[in-house]
Amino acid sequence: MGRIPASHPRRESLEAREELLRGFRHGLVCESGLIAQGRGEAFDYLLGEKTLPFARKAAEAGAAMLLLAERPVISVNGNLAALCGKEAVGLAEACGATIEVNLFYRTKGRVEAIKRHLRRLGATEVLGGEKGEASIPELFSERRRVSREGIYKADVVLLAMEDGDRTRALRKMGKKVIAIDLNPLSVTAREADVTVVDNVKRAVPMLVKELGRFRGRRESELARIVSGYDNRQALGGALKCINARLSGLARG
Ligand code: PTJ
Repeated sequence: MGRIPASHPRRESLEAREELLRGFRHGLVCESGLIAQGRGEAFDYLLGEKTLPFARKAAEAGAAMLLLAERPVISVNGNLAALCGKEAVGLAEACGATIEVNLFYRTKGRVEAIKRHLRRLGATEVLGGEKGEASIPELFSERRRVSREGIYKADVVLLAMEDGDRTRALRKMGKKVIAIDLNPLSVTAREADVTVVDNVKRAVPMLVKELGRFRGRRESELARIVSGYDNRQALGGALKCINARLSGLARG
């Protein structure tokens, strides 16, 4: 594929597509991952392709939750690995989280390719696909298979760009879920404790920044940030923003 001119009005979006295509060619991303990006792009477009206040608030709550966690896990799928693998490794480092590869379209080859990719980007340990995995109850997709030392024992799981059944099942297990999803209507977005409605390309670095800002704060202060956060309100904010933007555009 040819180089994208720096002045191209949709350069960032085209570059993300190229990252996903590269990830697809290297066996990280599945075919459906390319389609999922299209849905994300549509919502990003409606939201004005920038980080909005409700996403900032969610990132604050998410960062506080990660710092309060005893066993935080960053769950990585093909799209996250391809779009911001390096930033996801940085995020895990910034909050002492374990990284685990967890896939919907799981093959041994993809799990291993993503683990190799993350190690090349600096991850020291990446879980996923070991023998003797545990199973998430009431979940029937390949995502039910999780590492005993990772997601199974986690108290907080951060995940991005996935369908909602696992979020619901993880919450039923008593875990807190932080989701990154551009679609405020998705089951994941509605089921998670904290949903960052923003592009992962912006959301993951924002979470790292918030972790840096909150480091050293008292637990009681972090707990106040978490308890003061309302995910329904954040999702409502995203929908209102889409509504206002479209109404404004329609008025010309
Ligand atoms: O790697 P695997 O095998 O685990 O499969 C991953 C995919 C993405 C194929 C799988 O999880 C899937 O099918 O997901 P869905 O149901 O298409 O959901 C993806 C969600 O992520 C949608 O709500 C999209 O709006 C959202 N999304 C897509 N791209 C982005 C995004 N959210 C944030 N940033 C993005 N770049």
